[in-house]
Amino acid sequence: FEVVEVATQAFTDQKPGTSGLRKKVQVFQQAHYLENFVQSFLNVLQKNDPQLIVVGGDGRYLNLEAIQKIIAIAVANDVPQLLIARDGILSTPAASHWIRKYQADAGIILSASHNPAGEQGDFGIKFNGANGAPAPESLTSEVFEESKSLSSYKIAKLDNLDLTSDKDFVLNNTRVAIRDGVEDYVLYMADLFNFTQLDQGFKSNKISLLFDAMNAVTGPYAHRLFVDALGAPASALLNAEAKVDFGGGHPDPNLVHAADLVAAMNADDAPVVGAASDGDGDRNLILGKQQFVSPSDSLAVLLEHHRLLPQFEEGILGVARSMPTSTAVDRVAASLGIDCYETPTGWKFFGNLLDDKRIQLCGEESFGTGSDHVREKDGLWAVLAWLTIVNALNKPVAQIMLEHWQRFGRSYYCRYDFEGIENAAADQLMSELTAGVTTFKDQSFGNYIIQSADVFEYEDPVDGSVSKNQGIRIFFTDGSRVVYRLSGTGTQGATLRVYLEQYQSPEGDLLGDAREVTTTLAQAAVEIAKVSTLTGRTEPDVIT
Ligand code: VG1
Ligand code: CO
Repeated sequence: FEVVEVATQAFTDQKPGTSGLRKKVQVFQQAHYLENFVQSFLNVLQKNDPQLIVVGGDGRYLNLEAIQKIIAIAVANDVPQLLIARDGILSTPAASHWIRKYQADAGIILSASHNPAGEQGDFGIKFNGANGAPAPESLTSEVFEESKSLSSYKIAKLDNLDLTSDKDFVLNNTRVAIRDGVEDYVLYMADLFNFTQLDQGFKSNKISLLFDAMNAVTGPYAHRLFVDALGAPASALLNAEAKVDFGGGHPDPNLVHAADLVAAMNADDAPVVGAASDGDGDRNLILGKQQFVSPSDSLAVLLEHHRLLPQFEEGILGVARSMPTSTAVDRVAASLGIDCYETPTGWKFFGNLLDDKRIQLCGEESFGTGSDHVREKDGLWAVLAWLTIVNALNKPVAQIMLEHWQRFGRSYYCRYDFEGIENAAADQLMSELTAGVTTFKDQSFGNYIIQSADVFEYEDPVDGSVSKNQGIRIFFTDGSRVVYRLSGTGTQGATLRVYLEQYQSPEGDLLGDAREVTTTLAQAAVEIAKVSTLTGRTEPDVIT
């Protein structure tokens, strides 16, 4: 085969967001679009003489096509070794594990996570570093700069490789290994958890499970993990086949999009644990019978019971949460006397803290939970962690939650998303809020009086890098908090996220409905930000 250098025009819009470059499929189908971005990454990476790159994706439309192109570009650039997931199927946490296990220099993950897939849907590409974590901002900015001035890329004129079975190819100076991307991950989970105990738990009906893979990447993983390895019945899985269009659904594991699972968990014959994961397998939703566990609470409960997890039998060094995540975990950390870090939104900010052994557990309100076993959030790990805790405590999830709140109090929590806002309106809203932070103090909205407000800024304690403008925080005199930020993962217009948190001490009503309890705070929040005046919106599109 021939290797050619193709002259190309640089694109100006390849700036990665919270989690990689995400665009409509049609954008990625433009001639040279994907090639340019991959070449830009390799140009930046080549300074470190990379030996091995891991490639895989969430199985969505364009996944296989993109992988074939990446192989051809890597071969043309003389990357010595590629490890490619069989059938292109590699969840985000499994990719992180592969990078670490095989000491790869980088990973390329094809995914737009929970965004809808298919020809009219979204596609995405994300780079991870040698530690298995999403590339830090310094690296993604360098790739973006490179992409803006790129004038050519190299590509090998290859026939498509057969990715359907484990095989090895030698193509010029590149060795390509096609391997099952599920097996290693399942084996790793067997190392981290006590499968014998979980298996017994299933057999004795102490635990039972309904897991919704939402037609996305965790389907094949869930089969091997829950059914083959842990002996759960096949009926424990819903939508467990990975489809290119995710079955036309929106694989975002929350109360709105996982409606089938929620209905099943509200039924009288509901299993002990209900769970779901997203498009690329890094998010998780945890439910008990008639009990929703908010992601912020999930993190707090995992910390409360961390010693039941084999990984943390000997204790835990520290934890972290993203800034908009509720402060539930902070209270548990304080009771344990361990550090709790507050980072900007996005898993990349946990990487340094994990590497530096400052933390071993972390999470985000957006259904993300993980530990130091990989450098991505990990949906199935979180499900196994919950199963382990429920099995050990032998109590319904609802009781575990109640006992947690009786001890630590409860952060009633809701997030309002206003989607598809005009960019200009969203920018104006954020800049008015930013200007407002200095004047908000002592103003009252309904029963809420503002105590302080700021624009969140983060200085990484490990490398000293500073990330500015990471959202606006407003604190009220009664201990409630509102956070505003614009999404960095959308592909159409802007999405305004309004995060609401209202604390209830153990003496008060702990069993309220989070939406109802936060309604008046939500009214104050939209009033403060002048949401309806500036965006014309009166109601959010999604409440989670
Ligand atoms: C969202 C979430 C954020 C998460 C990110 C990637 O980002 O809020 O917490 O890390 O998605 O998750 P944003 O910028 O839209 O708020 V995933 O599962 O899409 O890789
Ligand atoms: Co995801």
